[in-house]
Amino acid sequence: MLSCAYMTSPTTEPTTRLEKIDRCGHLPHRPRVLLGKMGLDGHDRGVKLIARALRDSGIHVIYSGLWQTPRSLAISARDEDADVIACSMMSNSHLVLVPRLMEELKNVGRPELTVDVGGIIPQEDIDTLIKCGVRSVYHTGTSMLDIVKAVSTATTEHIPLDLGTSSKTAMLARNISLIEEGKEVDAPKKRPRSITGFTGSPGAGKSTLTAAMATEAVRNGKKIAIIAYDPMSPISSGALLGDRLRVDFNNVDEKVFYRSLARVGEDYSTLPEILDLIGGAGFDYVFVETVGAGQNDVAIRSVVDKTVVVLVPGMGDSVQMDKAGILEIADLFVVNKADYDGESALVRELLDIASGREIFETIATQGKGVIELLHHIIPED
Ligand code: B12
Ligand SMILES: Nc1nc2c(ncn2[C@@H]2O[C@H](COP(=O)(O)OP(=O)(O)OP(=O)(O)O)[C@@H](O)[C@H]2O)c(=O)[nH]1
Ligand SMILES: [Mg+2]
Repeated sequence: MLSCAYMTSPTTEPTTRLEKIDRCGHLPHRPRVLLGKMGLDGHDRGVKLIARALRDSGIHVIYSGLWQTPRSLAISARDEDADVIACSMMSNSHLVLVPRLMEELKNVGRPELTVDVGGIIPQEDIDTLIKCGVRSVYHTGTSMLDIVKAVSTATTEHIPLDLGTSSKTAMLARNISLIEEGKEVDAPKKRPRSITGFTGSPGAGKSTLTAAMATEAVRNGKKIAIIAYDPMSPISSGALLGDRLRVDFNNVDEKVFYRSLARVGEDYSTLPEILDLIGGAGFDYVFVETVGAGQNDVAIRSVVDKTVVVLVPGMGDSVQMDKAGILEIADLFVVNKADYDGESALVRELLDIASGREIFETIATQGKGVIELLHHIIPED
């Protein structure tokens, strides 16, 4: 039987001693910050600490990973409609890379996007960075609360972007934000040709798989849009949006439009309109990645054309296969992490319940099985 203490514990109460408070509830929308590491800088410890502190303060943090180029960072900031790029520079390349970032922001249609820089920045370089358009420069020892404040002050009300200065994709990204805030959007709308949902348990490899498929599709001359959901904290309303990390934007550039969104539970109320905007902006093929799903999370099926359930070896036995829920909504199955033990047992058990639905085996990290899966989902014209 459940203990009384467990049963009376509200879901809004923090489970750790770390102070998790929504410090941003008063702002016009949830702040979205892109944490950027450009160039050959492997110092990722600081940026991870900053990411956690911001998340625990109610901010939506997008981390695009190490070794970004100025262009890939500018594309990420635009597509994610970030309020601010927080650039952490430790490799003494700030005087070269930061001005290039400002240039690329102009090239991708968001010249006015706020950029803050922190890390190891000599005093005498600050002026140069400010002159090239950086809002503020922060040093080692900056308190986490000051960093939260920096993000908060960059968060201003969203208004539709002006066609004169903004690219079509920048407008799409902003329109998605407006839809998320429940506002009306006046823009071309069209249901994309093919919308595929990818669902499955946390860590099954959904992002790696969609990233590998999108990269392959780009190689075949296509453009892909991806909407990726990650969990939002029920305590602080913050989120760490880490799915886009799996795509190498240095390689695919603008041919993949990637938007990360945070959710508590399965709320797809805005998705149909977002999909129509994506179609209206000229993307025919869309992948939607769900928040890591449980057995009962089946709502995605009603919004997409085709549902792919991603499974990994070693997560259960044949009894699991007969349970109602997520396995019933699959139009096709992917056994990812096929490099793990138990892969053939899982395929055998799936064959038992698949009733003719296809089963694909993939090793997403090595690109194995990805081409076959892509051709099944998006047949060549
Ligand atoms: C830990 C560390 C490492 C670890 C990194 C571990 C990791 N995974 O991150 C290891 C040992 C691997 C390492 C390696 C190297 N390091 Co090192 N490293 C450090 C050290 C000691 C601390 C960095 C750190 O984590 N600080 C803690 C975090 C929380 O702070 P932070 O990142 O600075 O962030 C704070 C502020 O800067 C600010 N901030 C940062 N970014 C942003 C962004 C915004 C928008 C805002 C608002 C604020 C903000 O807020 C944060 C909180 O206060 C520093 C020295 C120092 N005291 O800073 C040297 C240091 C950064 N390293 C240095 C060097 C040279 C190297 C190496 C090249 C050494 C070598 N020859 O091999 C390699 C390079 C590795 C690589 N691949 O890039 C130099 C850089 C010199 C420079 N740029 O001029 C430093 C300054 C040491 C020195 N004095 O020479 N390093
Ligand atoms: N060995 C192995 N690792 C994989 C494979 N696919 C993905 N991974 C790793 O599994 C981890 C999780 O991958 P993600 O793609 O983030 O998984 P996800 O399902 O998107 O995770 P959530 O979004 O958190 O639910 C990463 O460390 C990947 O590198 C695979 O085929 N084989
Ligand atoms: Mg993911």
